[in-house]
Amino acid sequence: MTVTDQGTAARFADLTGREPAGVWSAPGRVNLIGEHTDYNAGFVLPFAIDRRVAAAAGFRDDRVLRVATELDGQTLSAEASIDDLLADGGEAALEGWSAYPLGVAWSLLAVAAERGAEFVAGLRGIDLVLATEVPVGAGLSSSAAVEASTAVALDELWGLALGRELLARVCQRAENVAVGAPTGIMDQFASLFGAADAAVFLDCRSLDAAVVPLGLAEHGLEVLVVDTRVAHRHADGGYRSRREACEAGAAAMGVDTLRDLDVEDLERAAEVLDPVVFRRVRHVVTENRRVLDTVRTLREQGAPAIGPLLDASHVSMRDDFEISVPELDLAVETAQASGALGARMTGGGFGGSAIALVAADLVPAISAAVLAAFAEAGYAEPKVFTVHPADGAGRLV
Ligand code: GAF
Repeated sequence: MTVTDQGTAARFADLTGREPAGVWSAPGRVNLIGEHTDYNAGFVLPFAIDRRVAAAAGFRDDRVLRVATELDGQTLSAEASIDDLLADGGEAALEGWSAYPLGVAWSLLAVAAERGAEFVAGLRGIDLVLATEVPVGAGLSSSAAVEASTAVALDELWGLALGRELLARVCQRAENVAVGAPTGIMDQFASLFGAADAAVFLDCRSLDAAVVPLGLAEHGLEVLVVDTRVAHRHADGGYRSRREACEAGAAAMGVDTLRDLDVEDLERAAEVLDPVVFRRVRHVVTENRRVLDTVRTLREQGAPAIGPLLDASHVSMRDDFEISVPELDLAVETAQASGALGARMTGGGFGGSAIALVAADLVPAISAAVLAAFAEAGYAEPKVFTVHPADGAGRLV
């Protein structure tokens, strides 16, 4: 299934026997810099990419929400009633892939319920058919794209008009509570606030966001993604333990969040914290600084000058935060050695993708070098492709 308005609308018609009321879509994201800083109330600089999830949606005659998608050639579907989702603990029964769209419905309904019983009694059921061109498990936030496309569709059909910032929070709550992944708000924000040719500079404490033009084409640059195809999850394991280490570090330093520390505090942190927690803290504190430096460099000198900051970010994630894997390191090192201006892993880590900032005419050579290096190392063949900063979630038709 393709993420076109016609393709997704036709699939909706096949599955429901009706035309959809509309088709909405939302993009995946690449994070340019600022990793594991969002849940520490810090800074991030992601951009929405030109790979999207489309959501065709239309009312039903009952109070059921039914979601469907295709995965590996199979149609998956799931449903929940509005009333079950409104009940206490209504999210508990949601599981598998459908916890993302139905979790967003649950999270939206909790906000809608604040408008009173009469308002929610008037809400009608909805059929929602999703189609994705964001690779799943590649660290490009296919989950946030599902959440944001669902959120904008339901928000409009139910006449909620919540506004983008609240929709981002609604999506994050779905991911944290219904899915059970303790993530920050970066991915949902990028998917909802993205803008063509620009990155989204977000202060995760205030949620103040600014669009920072990247001018990639103007500088003859491309962002190359290397999807290592090493699958990752955020609900458990390393992501959760990194978050816990950050919280422990903040508590031991006597601050609410690591955002309250600056590089000048690292000397004291080295004395107070155990060595592992110290390195986790040092990553976050220096990464916040690198995000600010990247935004300043973009504004003052342009994208060609940010390469060293990307490289430094990768070293910090590899050595201090310890969230890289050999495949990501190989992608980064090969891109750098083949002429990339800068490269780093992107997203939560433990797999997923690396990005490289490269001159457009070097894309074929760098791609070939990465493929050859993976083959030589005996790793699975990665997917190597360019992405372009794109607009955030919206209505297609
Ligand atoms: C994942 C999470 F979903 C984000 O909130 C963020 O923490 C990121 O990992 C790491 O920067 O994408």
